[in-house]
Amino acid sequence: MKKILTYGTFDLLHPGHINLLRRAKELGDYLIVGVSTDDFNHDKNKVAYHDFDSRKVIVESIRYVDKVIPETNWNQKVDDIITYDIDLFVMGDDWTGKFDFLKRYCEVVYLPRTAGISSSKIKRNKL
Ligand code: C2G
Repeated sequence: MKKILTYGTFDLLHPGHINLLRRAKELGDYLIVGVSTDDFNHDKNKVAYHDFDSRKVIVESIRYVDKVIPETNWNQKVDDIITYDIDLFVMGDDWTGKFDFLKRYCEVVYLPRTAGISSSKIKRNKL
């Protein structure tokens, strides 16, 4: 069974997130998603509309996602890859190169982002 790992805030879920998760799952059999906690979002200088518990239950409901774990810091990826016996690490290509150090532990793939949509754009577009 090919196990895939990715991370993100996944606030105000939109097709860009879904496209990423769908393509990640298509590369293997079991997809684990590390959802950033509210405290870690603070470290990422991100303020999510939905709190962690809400974002967790939303991501867990996505058909491509098999397991959600909390992402609490920048330094847990190697431990997670070992703990969950990960074969492939996937991120959007806005992160290209940033996680190449993980190539010692598993394959690393950066997938093209979906253009024209982001959680911050949704927040900016007042109804
Ligand atoms: N994404 C995408 N297309 C978009 C928006 C996002 O492909 N239009 C992808 C991002 O590249 C990322 C994932 O969806 O792989 C989640 O995006 P965010 O919730 O913005 O996650 P981010 O803040 O990039 O957190 O340790 C890694 C970080 O937690 C990543």
